[in-house]
Amino acid sequence: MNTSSGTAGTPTKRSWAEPFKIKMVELLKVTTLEERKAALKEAGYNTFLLKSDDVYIDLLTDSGTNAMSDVQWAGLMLGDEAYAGSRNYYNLEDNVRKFYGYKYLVPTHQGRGAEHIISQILIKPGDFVPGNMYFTTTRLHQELAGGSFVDVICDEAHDANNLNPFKGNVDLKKVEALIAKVGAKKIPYLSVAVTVNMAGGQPVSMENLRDVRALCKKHGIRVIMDATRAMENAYFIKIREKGFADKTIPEILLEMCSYSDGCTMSGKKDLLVNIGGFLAINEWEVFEEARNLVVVYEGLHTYGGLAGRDMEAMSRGIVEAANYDHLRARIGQVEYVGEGLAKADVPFVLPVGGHAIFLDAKKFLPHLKQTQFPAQALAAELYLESGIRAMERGIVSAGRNKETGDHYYPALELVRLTFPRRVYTQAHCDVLIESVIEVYRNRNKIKGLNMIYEPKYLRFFQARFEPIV
Ligand code: PM9
Repeated sequence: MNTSSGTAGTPTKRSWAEPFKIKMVELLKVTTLEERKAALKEAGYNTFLLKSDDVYIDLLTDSGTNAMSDVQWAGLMLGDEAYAGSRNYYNLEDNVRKFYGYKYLVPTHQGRGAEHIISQILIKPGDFVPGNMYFTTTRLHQELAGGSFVDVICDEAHDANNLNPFKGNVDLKKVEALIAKVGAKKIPYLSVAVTVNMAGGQPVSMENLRDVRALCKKHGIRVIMDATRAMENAYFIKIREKGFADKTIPEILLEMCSYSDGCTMSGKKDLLVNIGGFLAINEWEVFEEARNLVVVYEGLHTYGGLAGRDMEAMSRGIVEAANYDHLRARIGQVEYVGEGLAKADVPFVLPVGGHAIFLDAKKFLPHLKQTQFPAQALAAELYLESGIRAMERGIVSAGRNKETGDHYYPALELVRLTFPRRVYTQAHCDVLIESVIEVYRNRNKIKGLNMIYEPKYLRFFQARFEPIV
């Protein structure tokens, strides 16, 4: 909702709507409770293993699930599928330079392709990589390269109810302590994610990015940004940080990136496409090495595993993603659901983040122990209730400590209701709010789960469970 002045000088509450209209629709399937029970059992109580045909409203992720615009679809027809030197690569390079400000571009099939390459280039066995909260694929690539991830996010990020508007911020004291302990030579780079997915889509302030840069510069440590949701971070800086209200999103984004040496990017989020990513970097030597590796793992350095048409869609997506009205509607939708759930006292991470509502499963299901996988159980229950698919972001996602083999026990045990961009309407949001409230009313009946199959890597994707009876 927007507040503007009425003609008589009295403030009037004015509604605002999505800055697009719908040209094509995809029909949804409504299932019965019996069908959902069978589907969930077959999926091992893991929402990742459900067939999407059995899902009504799909809030598993905002990754690759966005609706492209007519301009992006038109761009597909301009795909230049030459093996080398596709014009769409150069279009993408132009927009990466213009909006993010980095010098060199290496396209990759998606974000983890870029994470793989930068980790292999910069990390040596025995190194430490500080970051503002782990992200599953990012940490795994750091570990596979021989490094150890060290969490340097501010303490507030681990508290679901702390109202700090920039809960993604790096705690500089934690970085200093790490430098004092292991020495700057053992820290190839600091990884700063904007926004922080696992903390609830929480942003990082410009002030913090500036300070992180200054500290790292002093010690000769690179800063690599995870720019996957940097546009959403820029929006939060504009509306929450003093001094930025009159700046445009592109101006804010350029300043954010200027405090880093490069970025990894999953274009499947901010950039409004279904596939694509890139690594962008300012140092020629790192770029040269990245060009060497990309041809081994992804494809030639001018396509990196993407079709020319995919690069064109992503390039056009950059322009649309940097539009203020788009970001306001996108984040406004998440806020709308937050307002609805708050009225019924449903516990979720505050402040509301950029891409999702994160239900607080510890508060929702206080009768369950963390080893009974409360967030996994809650995601399963929501699916049973209404066919809405969400994602566990708690102990299952956190995985195991590679030294001790024990589970990590994250302070945050969350269920993520993630909003694909430009896909669902306000009416879908109302159904979601009603469904979550219904599950909350019946929360005492929810039992935990046992894990009966655990894959070696990124277990949350394929693990299987059964209900505790
Ligand atoms: N994020 C998400 O649903 C995709 C699947 S979960 C592993 O949130 C960040 C901040 C991400 C991210 C993916 C990646 C990897 C890197 N950084 O999925 O490989 O949120 O394109 O990107 C998911 P790709």
